[in-house]
Amino acid sequence: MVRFLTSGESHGKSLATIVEGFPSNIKLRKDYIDFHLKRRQAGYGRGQRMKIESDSVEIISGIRFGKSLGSPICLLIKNNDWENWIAIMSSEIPSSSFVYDKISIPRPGHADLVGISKYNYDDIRNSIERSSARETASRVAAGTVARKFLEEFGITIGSYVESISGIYSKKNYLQNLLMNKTSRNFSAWRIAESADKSDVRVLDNNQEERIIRKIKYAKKNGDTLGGTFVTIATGVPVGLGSFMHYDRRLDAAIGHSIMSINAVKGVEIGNGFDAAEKFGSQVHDEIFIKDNIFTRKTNRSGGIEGGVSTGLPIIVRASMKPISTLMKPLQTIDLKTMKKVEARRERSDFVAVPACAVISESMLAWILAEFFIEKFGGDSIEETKDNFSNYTKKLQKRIAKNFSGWYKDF
Ligand code: EPS
Repeated sequence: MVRFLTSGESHGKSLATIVEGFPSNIKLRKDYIDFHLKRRQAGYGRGQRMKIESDSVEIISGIRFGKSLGSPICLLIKNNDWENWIAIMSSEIPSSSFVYDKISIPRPGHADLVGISKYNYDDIRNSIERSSARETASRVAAGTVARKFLEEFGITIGSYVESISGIYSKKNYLQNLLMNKTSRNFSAWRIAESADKSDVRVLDNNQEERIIRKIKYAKKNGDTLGGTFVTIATGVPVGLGSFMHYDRRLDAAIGHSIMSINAVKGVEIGNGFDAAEKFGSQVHDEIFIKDNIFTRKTNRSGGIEGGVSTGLPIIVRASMKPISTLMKPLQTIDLKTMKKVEARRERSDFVAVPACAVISESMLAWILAEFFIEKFGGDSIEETKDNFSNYTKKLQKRIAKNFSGWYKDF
């Protein structure tokens, strides 16, 4: 079973991640994980915390001489900010002289109120700590192990920000992807590299300028912004996922994993919601044969049909709501007085859509690796590779054999 667990509070000592179920002999280096952690920290509109942190992993176990051992991989990410929170976040019972104001004013849209309601906390600080998007650094660490594994099979993952606060590019990149208008050697990682050149991870300079102007405006007004982003995987083989049970559908698992990212409110695969307004003939992808391989003229399905990967790029679009900590706060209730008050102001990001897209790459990598290992198995990467090449080499032949009518011409 492939799984990962994360542990750690936003202002605690560190974040711990345990990744389990990957085969041995995957080449994995600290630098590679740190590179992706750094990508998550970037983006115009982040708050002061990202100036304090410089995320990097300490590999505790599971890797020896640059290769996975097949044992659980434990990765630690230090919170530099912890130095400023040692007393407040202590695991020990505080001394009687310790003075600390518990937080009693919940922010609308945050986990503050549901957290204290559900866990019977007497301090909103307890809700804030674990619900914070700080935990997503751990997800990127785990997702990067998955990404490295997938790269051994030519699968790459990338993302770009499609819009922030409704500001889109005039060029419709998503449409190009859905119409399968990409070059033959198109790789999702190349898209990520282009996006990483932009401060807001968009693919269009003009759009970037307009977005930065809007972020400055929001900042000045004590407000926050959300946006949409597209995550892509290329090189995915036919046959990941299944229609045999609801929880084995690849699209369902992707939906779940992307939706689990803090502040994500909507996920689409392929042409998603847009398909509901079209004729069937405008939605489905015609099948044809190219270089002796089945493919589709378009990729409006986003690379998944019947819960199973088609071999075309996986295309996921998602929306992130604006961050709920506002410097111009909304109205709420102070739980101490039960009176109307303004919500608490606290350090936060103004925009985190670029980071969210990077996290989404990790979540997509994770799900694909999970389904890949489920299908191809293997205790070592060499064994997984043998199983994979046996399947892919014989796939087309098996189809031909089963449908003898056109077998000879094929
Ligand atoms: C984050 C760390 C947090 C926030 C942000 C993401 O740091 P702090 O709360 O100390 O400022 O910058 O989290 C949120 C916006 C949130 O609502 O939880 C990070 O490492 O990405």
